[in-house]
Amino acid sequence: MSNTNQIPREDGMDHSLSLLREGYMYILNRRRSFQSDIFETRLLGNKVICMGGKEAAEVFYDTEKFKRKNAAPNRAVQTLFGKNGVQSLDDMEHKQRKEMFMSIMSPDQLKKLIHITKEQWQSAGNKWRDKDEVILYDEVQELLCRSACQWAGVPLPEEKTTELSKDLGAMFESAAKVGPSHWKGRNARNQVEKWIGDLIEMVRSGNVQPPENSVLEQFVWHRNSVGNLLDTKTVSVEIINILRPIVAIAIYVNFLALALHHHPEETKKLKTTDKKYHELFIQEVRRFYPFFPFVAALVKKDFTWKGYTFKKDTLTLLDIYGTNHDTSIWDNPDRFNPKRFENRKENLYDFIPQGGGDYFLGHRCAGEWVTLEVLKVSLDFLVTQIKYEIPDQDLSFSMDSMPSIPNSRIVMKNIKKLF
Ligand code: HEM
Ligand code: MYR
Repeated sequence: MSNTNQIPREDGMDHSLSLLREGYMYILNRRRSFQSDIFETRLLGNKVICMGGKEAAEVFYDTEKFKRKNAAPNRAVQTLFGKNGVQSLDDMEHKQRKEMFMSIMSPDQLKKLIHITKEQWQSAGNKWRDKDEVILYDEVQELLCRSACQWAGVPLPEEKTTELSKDLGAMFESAAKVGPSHWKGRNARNQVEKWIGDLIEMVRSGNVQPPENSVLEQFVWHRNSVGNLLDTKTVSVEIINILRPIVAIAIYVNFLALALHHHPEETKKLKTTDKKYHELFIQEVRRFYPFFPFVAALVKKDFTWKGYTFKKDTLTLLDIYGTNHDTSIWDNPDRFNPKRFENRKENLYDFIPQGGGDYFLGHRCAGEWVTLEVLKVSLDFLVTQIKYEIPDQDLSFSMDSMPSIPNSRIVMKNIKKLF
């Protein structure tokens, strides 16, 4: 008996259009129709292996089997990631750079960020009282942009705040777009890289003194494995790798508000229960709503897994959304139910909204703790600090636009502070 299995293959020359059309559901639809957690397809002219589920995540995060250099599509590098950033590194170089990121995720640093973000919510809330209505997405992008810069030690002139939050937003909104919306992201990246680059040079020449222990200070003076400082452009890319995703948390905040609106019984419960239930609610928001669709890697060297042959350099996508909606992991995955996280055993590979595996050794999101803490502050503010109305509007969100954001960006009216 042979030990090799044939990976189910989607027939046809190219399926990039189906990927664009089906978005978050593209991989899951095929995993369901092939009844297989792995299949082969063709995207942008390349053979691609797609896979999802807990076991697929385990093999995908095995750094002996997959590498990241040259894996991400160029359109994502030019907008979302930037060149030579931590996302594209492997082995020692990755481990070293990742340590730089993880060193700023200490409990003390997180406490600082929580404090800053609370203050930013308070001052935004004070301004909202005088307005007829606010668009939550835009407001939160801006308040998180202020928090991110203050936390990172990046001086942000008041008159630049709106522009910078829109530019950082364009970087993650544009990666999977075509035409002008995509080019907006490329231009935004070029401008912000230049602006942060100038700041880095001023720090290096002694003309700007960054706050002690800030991200700016740590990254500017970080030395690589052979003792050299990183070049200005790389430091700029990595500082943006902190600022941009903090602004991207605005998307989760939109989904928090949407979940509160669609589940009034949950809102009631959140007002009266302890903070533990807040955490369950946040985890369910991160599992339930679409955000990061899939991550990409290349096969490092030929290997066999479950009898399937993986050939060196084959592009492989791990289904993030589909793994969080996998019926073999989750009961009724399409039901919003925070209680599913009660007494749930932690596992590094089955709940992967921000990637899986180990933070230090692999590519799991460096900012997952930051995301959780910022979401806790945000949920507490929405539930216990203000009262508001959600007028009629288009709250739907699309499964083919990546990232997906509620269409109306959530308009809130009659905002009153409770304290
Ligand atoms: C990587 C999602 C917020 C910093 C990632 C990955 C995903 C992800 C899916 C890739 C995992 C992989 O390649 O296997 C998200 C989502 C966020 C978020 C949905 C919500 C807004 C953050 C925040 C920060 C951050 C707030 C920093 C403060 C990073 C970095 C990486 C990363 C530096 C690269 C890690 C590496 O390559 O080793 N994130 N993230 N992210 N994220 Fe996040
Ligand atoms: C961040 O800014 O790093 C966090 C949020 C990014 C979300 C972007 C989701 C859509 C991009 C799809 C491209 C995937 C390329 C492998």
